[in-house]
Amino acid sequence: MSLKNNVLHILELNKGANISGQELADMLFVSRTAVWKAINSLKQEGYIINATSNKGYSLSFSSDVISSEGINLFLNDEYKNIPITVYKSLASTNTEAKIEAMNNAVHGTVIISEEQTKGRGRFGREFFSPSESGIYMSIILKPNLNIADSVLITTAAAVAVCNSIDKFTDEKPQIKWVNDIYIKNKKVCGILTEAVTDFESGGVESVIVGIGLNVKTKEEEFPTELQNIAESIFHADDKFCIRNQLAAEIINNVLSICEKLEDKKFLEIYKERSMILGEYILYNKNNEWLEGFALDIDEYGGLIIINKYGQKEALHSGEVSIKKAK
Ligand code: BT5
Repeated sequence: MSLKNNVLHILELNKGANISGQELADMLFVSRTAVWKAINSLKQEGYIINATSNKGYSLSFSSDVISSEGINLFLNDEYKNIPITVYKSLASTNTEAKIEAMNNAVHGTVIISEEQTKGRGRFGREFFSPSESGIYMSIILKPNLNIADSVLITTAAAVAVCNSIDKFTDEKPQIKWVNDIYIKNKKVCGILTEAVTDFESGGVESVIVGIGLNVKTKEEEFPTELQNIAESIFHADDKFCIRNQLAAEIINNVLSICEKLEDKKFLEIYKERSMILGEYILYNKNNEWLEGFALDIDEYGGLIIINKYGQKEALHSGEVSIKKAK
């Protein structure tokens, strides 16, 4: 770790408290000038560090720069060693994660960016990912899986993200099958799960779970077409300087839920949080919008519907929306 990262680690650990330049220098066995240089370069990167001549340095509570040191502080002990790479800007964390996965990235590797210039949704759609206002991250999972488990992983990840949001707000996030998280009928998060298959065996080598969460994007910052359908979990008057903590909570929850994928207990929570079960819905099948009734979620995370002929069928991918009352 570089000196700058070590200084940041100590400041994150003591967020809001003052530490003198001499104390930092002693802890890290370097000169006060070296500490001062490290502090200046952190400030240039956007960290809000207050410096008072007789008290020293303190990382402001309002500093909300995503960093691997900041995330690491809040990871469960068993995940402290996972590699986390933070970018200022990337086209797409999922695209980068795919490259890393093919280059033998270990289970749990996280790619996270302050901004995405080509954030991807499903079916070639875009995910709006403006700078410094959300969490855009991909987690590489390398469990023993078959392809059918990919839907189940999206399902599990949706539950993990909802449980994480619960820790920070009183809003009860709901899930719209299969991959969207809503608060007050507006989308706050989308999940894109992609499998990297082994060329020779044809089996799933890794699964990339891409999570895009609007943390503090303001309504007017969303493009016009999203303003009525997208929402952030925090607003201007909320205390929201906690993206590192929130990201860590999501990583903890995704990794631990995916370790117990087989017991499928999260499916019960998924059902409780579902905003479509028990509703008449429109679903897309073979490019046609059809009407049905959302009955249940099956053991693979599929949606069981009753179609217009009164027959049950299971959907394992696709698009649904709640049918508006006429
Ligand atoms: C998704 O697709 O919602 C999955 C989004 C996954 C994004 C993450 S960010 C990290 C990782 N890297 C990536 O490149 N992607 C993943 P889908 O269900 O297809 O929804 C896309 C639709 O959501 C768009 O067509 C818009 O209508 C809407 N949308 C786009 N940006 C949004 C935003 N920031 N908040 C809410 N809704 C949005």
